[in-house]
Amino acid sequence: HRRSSASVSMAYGHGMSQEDMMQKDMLILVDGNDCVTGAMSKREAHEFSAARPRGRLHRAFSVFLFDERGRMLLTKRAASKITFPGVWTNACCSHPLHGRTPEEVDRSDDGGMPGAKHAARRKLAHELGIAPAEVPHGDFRYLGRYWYWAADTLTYGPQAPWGEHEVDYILCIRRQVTITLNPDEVDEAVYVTPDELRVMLADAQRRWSPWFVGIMERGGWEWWAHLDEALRPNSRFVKSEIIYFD
Ligand code: DMA
Ligand code: MN
Repeated sequence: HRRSSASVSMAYGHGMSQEDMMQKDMLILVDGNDCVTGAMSKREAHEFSAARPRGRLHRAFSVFLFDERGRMLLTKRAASKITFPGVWTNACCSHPLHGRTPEEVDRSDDGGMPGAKHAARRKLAHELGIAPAEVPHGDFRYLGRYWYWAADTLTYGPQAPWGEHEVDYILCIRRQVTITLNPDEVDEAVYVTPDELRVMLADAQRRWSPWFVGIMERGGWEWWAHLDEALRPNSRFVKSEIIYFD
């Protein structure tokens, strides 16, 4: 028996190219206090030009996912990504969007940041094939926000036409998950211990995302070293001030 297309909720990204998503994803523009100021396509917000050398500040999230043993999941962005292709980074990064159900703009709920968590579950499914049931909403811990900008000079040189300028919400979760890589998004994924990550960072052959490096230097190593405590609700690792770096 054939279901009508209206009754099928299409998974995010189904049949969409990187270019489609650049056009159709409506990002959340914010000011320096992370207050919503508008909406803009992913393409336009990430365009760096002489007129807009830092693109447009928008809201983003970075998921840090750990297995039962406390190892961190690292991913290598697909070579076909338009921004920051081929770099190693945390498990999953993207943007909460306007116009989605469940609502991704909402940052109410006493710091629980529900909108970013909905977006994280949507993209963990799209990029890593992780079923939303494996990453329950209530298991994510919001640890704080980082404000940074970075042109993609590693890929495009000093006049890079693309870059990031974000208030990036940190969402941590410890869960045993089943991963099926989406090759449009991720080329490799590996769990590492802190010592294994240090070895990888010292390897000159690998390139790293500027946000991952910046976040690790500004708290990441510390929450990882105290993971049980950091994943408890309202832990001392939750930062209410926006942490700035560039
Ligand atoms: C953007 O990630 C978000 C951060 C924190 C850099 P992305 O370029 O991977 O977004 P998407 O997966 O939507 O292309
Ligand atoms: Mn972005």
